Amino acid sequence: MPDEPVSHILYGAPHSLYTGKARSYLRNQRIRYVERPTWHPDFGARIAPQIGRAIIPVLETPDGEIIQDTIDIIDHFERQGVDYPVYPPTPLQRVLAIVIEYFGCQAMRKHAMHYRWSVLDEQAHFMWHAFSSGSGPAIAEKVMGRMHSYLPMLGVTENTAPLIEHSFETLLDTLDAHFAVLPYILGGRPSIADYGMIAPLFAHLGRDPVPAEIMKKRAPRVYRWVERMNAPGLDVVEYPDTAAEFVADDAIPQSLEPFLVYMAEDMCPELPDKLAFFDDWIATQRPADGAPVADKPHQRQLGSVATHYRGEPIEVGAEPYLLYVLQRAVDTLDGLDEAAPRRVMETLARFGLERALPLGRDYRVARENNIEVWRFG
Ligand SMILES: N[C@@H](CCC(=O)N[C@@H](CS)C(=O)NCC(=O)O)C(=O)O
Repeated sequence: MPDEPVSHILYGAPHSLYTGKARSYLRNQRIRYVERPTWHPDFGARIAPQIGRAIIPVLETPDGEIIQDTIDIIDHFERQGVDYPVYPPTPLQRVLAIVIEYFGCQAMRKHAMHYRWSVLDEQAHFMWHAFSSGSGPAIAEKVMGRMHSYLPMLGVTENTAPLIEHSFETLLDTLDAHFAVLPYILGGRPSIADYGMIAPLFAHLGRDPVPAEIMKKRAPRVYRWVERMNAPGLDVVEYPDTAAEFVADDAIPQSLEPFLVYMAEDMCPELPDKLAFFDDWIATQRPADGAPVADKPHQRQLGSVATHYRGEPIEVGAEPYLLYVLQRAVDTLDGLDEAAPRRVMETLARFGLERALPLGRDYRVARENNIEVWRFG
């Protein structure tokens, strides 16, 4: 079918974690788009040279703007106005939504990548189909090898595998109980939290044969949420009485609380240890304002951090991109008056989440020309 000229174009792949985040947003907001694979000639000829690295998803707007990064893609549409704005207007929900987004699209790569690559013998046929049709058969094996090689620096090892599997089951149980009450994480419409979580829960955990079967059998409501997040508009047939709003009065749904406690346990101390790593790195390396965060555009990590995952020692890569995700929560707090930030932090502390925010730093990560750069002051 020929592409319609007025559509946005999303360069991505069905099995890509971050493409799933952007695609779900485009569908829920009913934004017209077509999806193209990276082997489309335009990607190599026009898109990749402008982005400067092989990375997806990339959005091309009808007027020719090219945007990499799921946050920048979503924010591009939020600025224009959409059916269901995804940043809660109230501070606690907004900060929490960003922390949950981080958990989904960054911390949960452990679960996503473990189930994709550690059980490869059980789903090899499916993975080969995904990568050969997504990247083209000529380079599929190379791309698969590269993805597989990411496991250790995400903290996926022989020793952590059983912990990750138990963690996935707890996630399914806590979210399944929540979706018995509400269709989305913070109420009757999706927030940025849902888009962070759909990243691993669609492409890998909701689709690859082994974890998808666990999800369907153990947590049917989570599986339905995965479908819902890929539907046009709001697919809330089971919740006829729920308004398309976030829960009232900046409250946290009670049904979400066990998930929040679980989430804090799963990402601490790793996240605070990574934040401390960046403090040291900045103090010793003293990069210039505006300098790219890494020597090469495709380099994601600045070094490795010795930390723990559920009591097990791990060495993980420190990716400055995480600051780009989480500093939006800090910006939310910085924009508040008087007692409001304290109220938010006290509520986060009830769940053990107060250590998730990079507060009080004089450096940040910005994006310029689709590359992350340091900013000071
Ligand atoms: N910051 C990016 C992350 C994008 C990303 O890591 N995409 C993956 C695919 S899901 C990728 O292109 N990986 C290529 C590689 O690591 O070689 C976003 O949110 O868009």
